Amino acid sequence: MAGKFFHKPGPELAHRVPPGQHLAQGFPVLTYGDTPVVDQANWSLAVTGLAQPKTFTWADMMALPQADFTADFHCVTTWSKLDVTWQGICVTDLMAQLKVDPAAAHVMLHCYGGYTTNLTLADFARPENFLAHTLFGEPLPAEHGGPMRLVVPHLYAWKSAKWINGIEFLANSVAGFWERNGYHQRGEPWAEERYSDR
Ligand SMILES: Nc1nc2c(c(=O)[nH]1)N[C@H]1C(S)=C(S)[C@@H](COP(=O)(O)O)O[C@H]1N2
Ligand SMILES: [Mo]
Repeated sequence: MAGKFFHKPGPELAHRVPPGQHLAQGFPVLTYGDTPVVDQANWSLAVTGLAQPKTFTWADMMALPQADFTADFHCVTTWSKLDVTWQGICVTDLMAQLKVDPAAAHVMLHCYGGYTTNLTLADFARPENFLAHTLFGEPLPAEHGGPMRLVVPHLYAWKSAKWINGIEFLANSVAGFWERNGYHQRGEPWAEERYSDR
């Protein structure tokens, strides 16, 4: 798809663009339904399921180590954006605050507005995954998931839950919103895991 909004990567970038993907101009917004309105003062993140229950406020998150991240972003609708720069909290630093039951092997991510998406615990608890509150040096805009979203760079971006407000630890895989609606349980872009594997 060539044209105004998407372009083919040149040879120097082609190796970073997964099969079937094109580079986006700008940073498109992809949301199912309305954009929830949540401010920092009212935002919280609940840990539930197979873990000691815990709720993080905005201040709790700001007290955790803060880091810079640069990551490529691949939407299953075929656009990719390279070198997105974010700031936030490493998922492994958040995990270090939790007491997770050894029986947990999956997570369901919950969002303001009701969106959900599922990951294996191994795909979730990777050091390159992070909870982002800053995008290109500015507070994360509401349409991109502000005040806080997850970013999981190694999977299609529907796993990168915007307006995140819950992490539920599970023993077994349960399908999230898109995973119930025809999309793949894992969603690895280099393997083009786009559609249902069940
Ligand atoms: N809560 C929530 N998170 C979501 C979505 C959504 O609709 N609701 N869309 C997903 C999809 S399909 C993509 S491609 C990315 C888009 O992120 P962006 O709008 O910041 O580009 O968010 C993901 N996270
Ligand atoms: Mo997407």
